[in-house]
Amino acid sequence: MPTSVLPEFQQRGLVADVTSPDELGVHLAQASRTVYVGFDPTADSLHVGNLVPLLGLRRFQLAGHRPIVLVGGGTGLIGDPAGKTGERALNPEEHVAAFAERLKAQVRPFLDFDRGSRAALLVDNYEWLSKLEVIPFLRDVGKHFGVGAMIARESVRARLSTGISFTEFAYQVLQAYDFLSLNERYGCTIQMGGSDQWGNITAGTELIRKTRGADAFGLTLPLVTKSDGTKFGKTESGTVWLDPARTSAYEMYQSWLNTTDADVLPYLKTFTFLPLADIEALARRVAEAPEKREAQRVLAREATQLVHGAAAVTEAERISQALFSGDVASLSSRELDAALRAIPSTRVPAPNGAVLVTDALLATGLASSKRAARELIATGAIQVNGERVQDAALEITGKALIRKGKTTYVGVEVTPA
Ligand code: 545
Repeated sequence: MPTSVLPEFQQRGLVADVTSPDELGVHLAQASRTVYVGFDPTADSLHVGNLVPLLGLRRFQLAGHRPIVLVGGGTGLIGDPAGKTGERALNPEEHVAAFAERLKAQVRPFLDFDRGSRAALLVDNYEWLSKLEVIPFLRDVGKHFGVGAMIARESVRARLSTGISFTEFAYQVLQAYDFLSLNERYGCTIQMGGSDQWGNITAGTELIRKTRGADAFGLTLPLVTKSDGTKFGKTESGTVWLDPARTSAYEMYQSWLNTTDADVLPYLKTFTFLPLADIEALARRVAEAPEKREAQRVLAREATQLVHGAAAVTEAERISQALFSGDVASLSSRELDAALRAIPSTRVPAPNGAVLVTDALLATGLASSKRAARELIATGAIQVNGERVQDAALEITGKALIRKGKTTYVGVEVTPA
């Protein structure tokens, strides 16, 4: 028996806006429903911010409903003005098509595609949008859109003074037409998205009501913020991507681990499937013993596991532990590699492929002079790949992890000059 997921969404703080909350609650409690989220192929990978609606779809599926992931192979050729301060450059068609294929592969593991009537679906709007013809489209679809309402939508309104092309202005009609198409094809009655998608989503519910006289619902999720005002989903080294080739499991693990006490509870509610009772127990642990960072560790483990799997989490925990204790000698060469990728690293060119450790300390900025470098070594403050350096004449080849004192790590990569 399907259940209304709405109370759960509300308790987890996952509701920004709903078209008609009471009716949607009833709709979801009555039968198994079909719900969709769209992702435009503007890059070859999703990032942690995109996890929110993706995990939202999984919450719906776990509650007995059918999720649809729509990859915008068509809309990606146009460009959503929502949240953008200026006109986008059109991406080449072959990039959009390649990005779309990457996203399809990336979302698959998050949903169950083998569950009978609740099996998830993966669709690409290029399939129907690329077949539209301009005269029938303007006659049959365009007639339902008043320009006044289109201009009033935040995504357009915000751009009226700075400029918006007809191309981007028309975007909302395409997204509305998608919702109508999924409603006709699969009986999809709910569209979910971040709060920036409200205008595009309501354009769809209105189109369905006008053309089919049927009810359809929109549900937006709050965009994740950080209490210190900096942007969520970014670290010093940039965006936290879901693609392991762009962001390693260890880097993602660290980024979750660095969550502040003020943010960790909302993030546990948003990015994990832990029951609320468990999260509340963790909240008490944060209040009693914040220095233990138990909630952060649970968040890092759970959220990283959803994206990278259990084995990658074990590895990330081992790296984390090794860097903390200084015992990097216990890491496998694979783990050492992952650690090196995640910390600041300097390339040192050397004609014979080897540099003196003193030169490496200078090149990485760990020592300000050769003399200072020798002193650091003499006092036992320097380790290379977990081994204390005894001899200032030691040579480093390939990649190495240098540690100064207890907590400073840098990577060096010796490259043939
Ligand atoms: C297209 C056609 C539809 C329905 C939806 C769309 C996409 C939508 C949009 N969404 C955003 C997006 O970002 C790029 C992700 C891939 C690199 O632009 N018009 O595609 C984001 N979305 C997830 C959330 C969002 C939104 O994918 O909704 O709010 C960010 O969290 O910005 O028929």
